[in-house]
Amino acid sequence: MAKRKLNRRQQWRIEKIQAEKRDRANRRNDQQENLVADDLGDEQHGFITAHFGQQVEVENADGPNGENRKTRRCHFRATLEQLVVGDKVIWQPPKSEGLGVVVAIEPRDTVLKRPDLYGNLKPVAANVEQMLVVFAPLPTPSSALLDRYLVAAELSNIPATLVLNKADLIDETLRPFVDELSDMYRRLGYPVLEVCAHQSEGLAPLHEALAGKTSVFVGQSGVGKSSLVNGVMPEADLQVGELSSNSGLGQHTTVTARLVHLPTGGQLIDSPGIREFGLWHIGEDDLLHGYRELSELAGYCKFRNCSHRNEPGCALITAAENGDIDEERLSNFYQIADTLDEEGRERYQ
Ligand SMILES: Nc1nc2c(ncn2[C@@H]2O[C@H](COP(=O)(O)OP(=O)(O)OP(=O)(O)O)[C@@H](O)[C@H]2O)c(=O)[nH]1
Ligand SMILES: [Mg+2]
Ligand SMILES: [Zn+2]
Repeated sequence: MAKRKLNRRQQWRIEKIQAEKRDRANRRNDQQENLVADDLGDEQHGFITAHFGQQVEVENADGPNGENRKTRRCHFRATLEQLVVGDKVIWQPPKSEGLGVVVAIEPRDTVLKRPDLYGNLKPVAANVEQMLVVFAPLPTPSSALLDRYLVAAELSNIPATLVLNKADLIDETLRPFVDELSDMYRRLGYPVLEVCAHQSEGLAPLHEALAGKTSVFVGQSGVGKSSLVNGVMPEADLQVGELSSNSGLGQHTTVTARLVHLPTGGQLIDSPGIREFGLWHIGEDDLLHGYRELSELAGYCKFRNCSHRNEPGCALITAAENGDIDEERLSNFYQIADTLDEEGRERYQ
């Protein structure tokens, strides 16, 4: 009895302390907002070029040639949904030194999202018109990893192009393997560009693909996304990192997405490499839609509720057996489908 009383009293004290803390924080916020309001200029259009925890970098909307382009670090109103690189916003610049404030987000045309390690869906980039999925002979590419990005692109309605970087490393031994991989995606209608970030002469197809559009580079750590940004735009001067000598994998050099303007009129977003683009948040039907050739066939299965695993008359299995589609893609589909549940998430972590 005595023990419970004590607990209640403790509980009450804890709640009281927490309420006091909340009050103090609210008062501080009010003070800050009042202080900030006097120091801020008029509301104007801008867009997010980088995100750093509690602050973002905002660039003013500028004239046609970008001559008045300036960026400012800003706070953002706590009520806003999560801001992301590429977001168009309304913001107030500071009148003198200091931080501005983002006060509103404009509706997004597209948003690329992926779940974080805790399964929460997080935006990666907004208003992107094109996804460039970068891969390289090193770290060793896998179609299962590439497929994940392509599925995300299909489901977000963002056209995807594959970029095979580090062409200088493709020797006679590697050539058949990378050609086979590239051809598989070309057959599906995805353009595949072969480039070398360190050889500016060979970058013309990439310049062409990027011109006048907002694009995002995605792909495994170490494939050379930041190197490619530097290749097409040396002024960007982004940090690049060696592959680990132990694992041969990238070392997650880029930690935050960043947008740069291209001389050809487009915008390019570099994003941090990830081990694997998680897709646990989607259902198997969505996954199927992310596989363009499988999705086209699914209506022709004998049974309407075909699971495409072992039913007779499954159009997907038949097509794979006849060589009309790549078996590798179908087996990747099964493999990813197995990770779409809670269990998959646990295995991933
Ligand atoms: N040989 C060769 N090496 C390259 C090429 N492009 C990039 N690299 C090297 O690959 C390594 C990784 O390059 P990054 O540009 O940091 O790779 P990233 O994809 O941005 O990696 P994260 O930021 O970790 O996601 C660096 O050592 C680069 O010098 C290329 O075309 N050829
Ligand atoms: Mg990088
Ligand atoms: Zn089927």
